[in-house]
Amino acid sequence: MKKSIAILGSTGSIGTQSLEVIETHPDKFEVEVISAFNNTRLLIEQAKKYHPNVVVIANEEKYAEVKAALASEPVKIFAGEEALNQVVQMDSIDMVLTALVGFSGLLPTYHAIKAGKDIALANKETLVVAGEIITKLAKEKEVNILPVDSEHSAIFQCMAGEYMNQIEKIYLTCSGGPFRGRTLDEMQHITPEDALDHPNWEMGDKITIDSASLINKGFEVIEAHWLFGLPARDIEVVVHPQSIIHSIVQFTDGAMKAQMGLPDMKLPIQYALSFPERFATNFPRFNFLDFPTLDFERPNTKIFRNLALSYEALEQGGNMPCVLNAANEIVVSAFLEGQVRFVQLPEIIEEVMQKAEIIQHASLEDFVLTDNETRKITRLLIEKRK
Ligand code: MN3
Repeated sequence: MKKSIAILGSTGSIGTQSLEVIETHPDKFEVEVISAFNNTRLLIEQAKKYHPNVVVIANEEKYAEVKAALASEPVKIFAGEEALNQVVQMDSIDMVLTALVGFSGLLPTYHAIKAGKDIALANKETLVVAGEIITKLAKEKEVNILPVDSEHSAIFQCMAGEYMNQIEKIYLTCSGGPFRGRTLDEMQHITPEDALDHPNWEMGDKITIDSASLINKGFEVIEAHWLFGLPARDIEVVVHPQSIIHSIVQFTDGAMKAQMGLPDMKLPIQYALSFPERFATNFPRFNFLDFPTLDFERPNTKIFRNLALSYEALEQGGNMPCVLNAANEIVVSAFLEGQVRFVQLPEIIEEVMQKAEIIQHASLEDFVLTDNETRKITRLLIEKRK
């Protein structure tokens, strides 16, 4: 029996690597659905190569182009973001891999869980925004949420066989990004090009900026909170510039388990797809002699304020992490367009959080409204600063 996979966001960094993983195990997996927002060129190429039964182009204006290019292929083509919410429910899908960017991942993931599909979660924003609703629904539907994020995959791997044992603490490792060790003065003139140059990981633009500003790590704290049920105080971030230890679990007897390896997203992607099995790979292996020292330091939350703001949002709860996420999505694109400076990212996010109306026990509709409203407020604040 092959596992039939829907890949949402198949043209992004995680999406393309997932297809490569699937391609190396044709006896184990098949691609049922692929989707992209805008990248029609690659989506069409993938459709011809991997022969999914369904292709979704989220940007409706590009439907005709995709339809024409795939006219001779036996494939169904749908357009629009709403189509994703429908397609994920198809009987022929066993697992949905969510590699969409940002808030857009929430509703398709929700609908997939509701339809009883296991989730390989690469869209951490889904749990940042609506962790409580999503994890509750997954429990109710007996759906597994398998983390693709390398740190959470590491924790998940460390927990195998430990389900009865209590975790005392989680250490989320963090490379520190390209600006580790800089002073605020030295960060004044960072360009998008500087920030897009991550030392260890090849990723999409949005997550690369998120990693440089450390909000990505803040999101991962929130993600870990929901995935593993630990309070924020028991989730500690430790900077580890080599990115060899992908995270650490500490149990109540003081024992620590770490998952290690060269930084390569294909491993956590494959583990999410193959769990509970491990499939053989030819990925490059770690060599101790190449890394005679592994370093660790405390993150500087005075300079990388976004990490502190993330803990604060988690502490406040309700729709506050949703506010944090929406404000971040807007400031990141404004930064990439040269409208705000790198050091202003946390300033603006913090101002938006202070202005936000907090809703405890927010519903899915509340999150959609909060997301919309926050985007507007953030854009206004950016305009005012010009
Ligand atoms: Mn990560």
